[in-house]
Amino acid sequence: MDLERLSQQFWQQGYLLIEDFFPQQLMDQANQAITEYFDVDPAFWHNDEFLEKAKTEVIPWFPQNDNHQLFDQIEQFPAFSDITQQILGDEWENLYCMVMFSKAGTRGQAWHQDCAPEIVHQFNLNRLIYTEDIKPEVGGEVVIVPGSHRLGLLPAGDPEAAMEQQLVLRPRKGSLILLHGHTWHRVLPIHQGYRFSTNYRAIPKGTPQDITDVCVYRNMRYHFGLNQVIEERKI
Ligand SMILES: O=C(O)CCC(=O)C(=O)O
Ligand SMILES: [Fe+2]
Repeated sequence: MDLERLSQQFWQQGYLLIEDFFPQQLMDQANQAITEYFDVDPAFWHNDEFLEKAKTEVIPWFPQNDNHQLFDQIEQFPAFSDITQQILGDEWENLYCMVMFSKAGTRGQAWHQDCAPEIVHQFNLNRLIYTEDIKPEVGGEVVIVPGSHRLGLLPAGDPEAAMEQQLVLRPRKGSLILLHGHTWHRVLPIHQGYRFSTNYRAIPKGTPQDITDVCVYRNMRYHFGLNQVIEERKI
């Protein structure tokens, strides 16, 4: 892996998709752990106001809070730390690992920035792992606007309408997507079956640990700590 070239690409585009990053066997193990967990507790965690306004229907699980060793093992996978270090530089920190589950018939996620973009050097890095292929018949593709991490605030507007310059990513089992938290992104609806993604969020030195508490959508800013809308955005 040419880490320097990949890091340059990341900083130009606001994202990277690297296929076959993780061994298939490790992905099988993770997929089995995730399937077992969600069979047990499929209840929606977010409140109704959020689900309605954000047009987001995902159920999160934080496996490291359950002392799940396998997810520590993935976090420590050497190439994973190496690429993160190259992009974020010294003294970057792991934030948390969040597995997201979406059922068939749910809408994915509306356009958003994971954190407010006003302070350019403060952001979260999404390190998204896919333990199964994202297939057109299932849906749940990741859509991004390349380079939008440099464009500031996601414009107010229709939360889900297609945007000019958008790019649809269809990661496969073992793929890694690195995504800057200021990059405009969304997840397409899930048509059948279900969808999992696993996000190891990290931050560069100088970014507060609660950076992802406030997420920017095209119609609002939402505070996940308070579970409430803190700003309505008008078109
Ligand atoms: O599930 C995905 O593929 C992306 C989810 C997302 O927007 C995020 O984790 O910030
Ligand atoms: Fe996101």
